[in-house]
Amino acid sequence: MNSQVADLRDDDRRPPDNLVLEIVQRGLRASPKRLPSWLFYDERGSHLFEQICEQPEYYLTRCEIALMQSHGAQIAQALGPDVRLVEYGSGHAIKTDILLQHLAAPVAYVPVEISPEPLRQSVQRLTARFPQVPVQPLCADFTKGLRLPVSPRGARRTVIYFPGSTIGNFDAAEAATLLRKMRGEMGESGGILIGVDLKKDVVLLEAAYNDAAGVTAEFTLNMLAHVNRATGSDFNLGRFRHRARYNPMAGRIETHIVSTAEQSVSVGRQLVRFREGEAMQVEYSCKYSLEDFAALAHRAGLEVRNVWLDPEEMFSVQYLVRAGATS
Ligand code: AVJ
Repeated sequence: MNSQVADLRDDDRRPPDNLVLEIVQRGLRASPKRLPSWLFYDERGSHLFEQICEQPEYYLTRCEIALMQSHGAQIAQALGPDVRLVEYGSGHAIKTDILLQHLAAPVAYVPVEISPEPLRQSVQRLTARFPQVPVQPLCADFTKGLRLPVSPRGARRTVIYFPGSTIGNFDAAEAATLLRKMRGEMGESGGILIGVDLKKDVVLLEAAYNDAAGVTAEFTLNMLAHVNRATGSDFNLGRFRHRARYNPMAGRIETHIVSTAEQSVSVGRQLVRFREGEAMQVEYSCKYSLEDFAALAHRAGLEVRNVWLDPEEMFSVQYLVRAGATS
């Protein structure tokens, strides 16, 4: 499945439409009903997500960029020279520029991204901006096993970069599994540079997922438009609404699509009934304290070597190495 950018194929984390239908039907037979969050990201969904990142309430992107700008030199120093930088889910790779500006003699940059178009664009942009850094794109799903390309020269270490608090989309068990997979891919002397959103005032957390302009609500409901198109279903978007609430016990924002009426929806040959007020679970965004995240890292055989915070301590960028590593 891994391929060079020259022969990119269609996005294939998105399974073929007949499989999407099966996945959607299975999720809607479950109790409570649920749909996987990758269904957010059709073309319109990806565009809406970029708009979310610009909303005043969505502090995550702003804080992480500010943090990378103010601590970039220190972060690069912690990683050391001759690093091979592998970015998981690189998208448009906006934060990568800051890192590449500061890294000493990086051996290569390997963006791993499932969507071919953003991958192609970021390769073009970064090659022009950093002509001395070889870019070796990989069009693949980072949750699956990766075959990393051979480096143009030996690297001192491989660092996996995973910004954006994307780790928050995975529940505790899945997150530990993903970190353990990264630990294998980075090797003995490797590291993980990861963006982790922090626990904070519930009002701020809930506002970030309920922006006043309604972009997040549009993003959430767009999932139903995507499902309609991919599976020939007939969800009426006017009869559902977005809901995002913080669950303090679980430490996460839970996003649901709520039926505002009693109704039936055709999903392929399956007729799915909704009660008024019935909620489908579509996304988790887990929030961590520094202690929580250190415990998660530990479960994956890793330890936290450095933590960088923005001035308001809203967001963290953390550098993880193998537990007991000395170099
Ligand atoms: C891209 C997964 C980090 O959970 O904050 C933003 C996605 N969903 N607003 C997040 C998202 C609603 C975002 N991540």
